[in-house]
Amino acid sequence: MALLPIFLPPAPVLKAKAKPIEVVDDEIRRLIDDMLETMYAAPGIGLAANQVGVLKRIVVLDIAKTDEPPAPLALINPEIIWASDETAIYSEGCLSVPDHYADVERPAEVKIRYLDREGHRRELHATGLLSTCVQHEIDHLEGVLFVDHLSALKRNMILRKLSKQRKHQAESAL
Ligand code: K1U
Ligand code: ZN
Repeated sequence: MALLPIFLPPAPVLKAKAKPIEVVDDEIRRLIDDMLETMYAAPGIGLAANQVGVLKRIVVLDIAKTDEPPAPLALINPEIIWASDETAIYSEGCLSVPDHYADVERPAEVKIRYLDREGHRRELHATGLLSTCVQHEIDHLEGVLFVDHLSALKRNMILRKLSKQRKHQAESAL
């Protein structure tokens, strides 16, 4: 297993659309394991392949609390097949936009179709944090970041602050 680098804006891979997986093989399962290791180490509750520089439609998630056993989930080619009219607002974060959080409104519940790590077709009805996280990660596969759901003013403020943070970090590493 390996820790993968997490890309930050303005990396073009974060704005690109990921491609569907044709065959779920050992190479895909290795990537899933590396993504889970990277997500747990970050730490985070989700990670999309775009964020580690790979344009494949793969997402990993684990929303288990620290006092609960791990509950890793890998979604290959996930598709939203139903979304509720009711919406929910959650203060979202992103490993590609570290240390910034903002309220995002999304459908409260979604049903998704995906392939599991054995290539079997599955469906999942997601509510609460799982619903928010699944939608956030599927957005990544479309090249969309949570800040793209905000006003241009809020988005640019966060992206400018992030760019300044990165410059300071690079300077202090010299
Ligand atoms: O996609 C990502 O970058 C992961 C992101 C997922 C997410 C969080 C909140 C709402 C929607 C999607 C994160 O995991 S950010 C970090 C985070 O939320 C967290 C980290 C440690 C413990 C608990 C939460
Ligand atoms: Zn994210």
